Amino acid sequence: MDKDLFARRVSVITGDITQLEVDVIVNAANHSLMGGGGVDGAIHRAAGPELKQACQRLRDTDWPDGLPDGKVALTDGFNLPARYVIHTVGPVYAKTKDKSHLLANCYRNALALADERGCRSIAFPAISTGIYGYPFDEAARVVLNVLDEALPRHELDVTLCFFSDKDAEAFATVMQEVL
Ligand code: AR6
Repeated sequence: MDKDLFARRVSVITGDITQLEVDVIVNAANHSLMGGGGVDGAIHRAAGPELKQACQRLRDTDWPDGLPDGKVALTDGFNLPARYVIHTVGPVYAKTKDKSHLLANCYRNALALADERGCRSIAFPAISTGIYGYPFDEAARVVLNVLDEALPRHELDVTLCFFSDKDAEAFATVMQEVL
């Protein structure tokens, strides 16, 4: 992995993703796109009711059966400082089934869509590692692999936004091991 590229383009922070002044934030949503707990709930509260209406329009048009695992859909950010929200659905962790490709798709597809929309900066929460139970270190390795593959392909600055110092430190530890 290109350590210098990571140092230039990836920031690891602790904070509330709804407050970040970036072009696009990523939402760890569920298939319904109608909001939920965790970061999804926080994003819907901060963006205001127009976000849910925009998500309903996505359901009525592009995703009548809901958004599948690993896919992405874009809305405006409404009351958020971010211009856009990219909604994605991480896999629910299962010990007996490797779903790392689905988690990788969340990150890969969000980066590609943000780039396609002309964004220069994107922030991710730790998708699937809350309510969906994905082990943190395993998820961190998936994220680092996707970034290694994707960073050379676009110009996006990537913020990985963790909700606690403990998570940010755990990620930094995995990053040191891998890079
Ligand atoms: N800013 C940044 N990170 C946050 C914030 C925030 N404001 N709030 C929580 N986190 P989760 P999942 C962290 O459970 O595992 C929802 O109900 C949190 O500490 O939000 O993908 C959806 O509707 C954790 O590290 O997402 C789905 O049903 C990370 O965000 C389900 O949860 C992800 O935790 C998705 O579960």
